[in-house]
Amino acid sequence: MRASKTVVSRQSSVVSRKGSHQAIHISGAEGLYKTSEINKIIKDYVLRAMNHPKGKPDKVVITIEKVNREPLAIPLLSFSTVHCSSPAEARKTIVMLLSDAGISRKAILKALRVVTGRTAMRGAAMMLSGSAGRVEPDKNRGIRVSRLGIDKGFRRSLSGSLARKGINTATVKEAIILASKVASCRGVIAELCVSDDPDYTTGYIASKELGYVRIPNIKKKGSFSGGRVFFVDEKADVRKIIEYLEKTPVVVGK
Ligand code: PML
Repeated sequence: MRASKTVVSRQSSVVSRKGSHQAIHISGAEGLYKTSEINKIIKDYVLRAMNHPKGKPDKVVITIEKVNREPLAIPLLSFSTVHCSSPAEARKTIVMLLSDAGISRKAILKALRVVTGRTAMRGAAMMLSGSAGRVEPDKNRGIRVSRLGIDKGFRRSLSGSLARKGINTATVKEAIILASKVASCRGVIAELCVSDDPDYTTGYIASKELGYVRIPNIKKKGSFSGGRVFFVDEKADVRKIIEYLEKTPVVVGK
């Protein structure tokens, strides 16, 4: 599901331009579902699109696509929350966790500029973990992680664990599923995410080793900046990583 709104004036989370009109991304969601679940999920997506803090969309596109490959089963990342009371404290935590994960200072600082910039990217940036080179083929489009779902039993148990912490929301669940797919990709070392939703100030760092680490107060309320950065090995096969993240169907359930 992709919900957007066309505006005339220049704004921060621009995804496309046509004359002076710009399509502002409002919300997006996707998953892998059984045919029998489609009706319910369409209703959920429409409700979500129409009730978003970023405003009312004037266009909601729902695409249903048959997946012809058997999805790969991947593990669910463990999750935790660190204490952070301000964006400055969050920044220190990010630098510390990503340094421990083996990301160079140069790459961390450049990634922080990506996720705090005035214009949030729709897709994710991909960055070499040492030299900080940007390797996604299209800097405007970025990388769009797609074809990901979760086994019903795992969803139930994830919902239960999140509910016990008071964070059982679609946003958190979808972010953990996406981070689990990204972390399961060979060549990806870590991910940094800041939501571009102005009302949502919790972000995360994720990796196979760290799990999914939630970082509250990663940005100031009201800020439209945000985005994702995937840090990849200097010698990684970027084409293979993109193929996996965008095209290979995976289901969390291992
Ligand atoms: C997004 O999809 O906008 C990012 C959501 C990050 C969720 C962080 C969390 O609360 O765990």
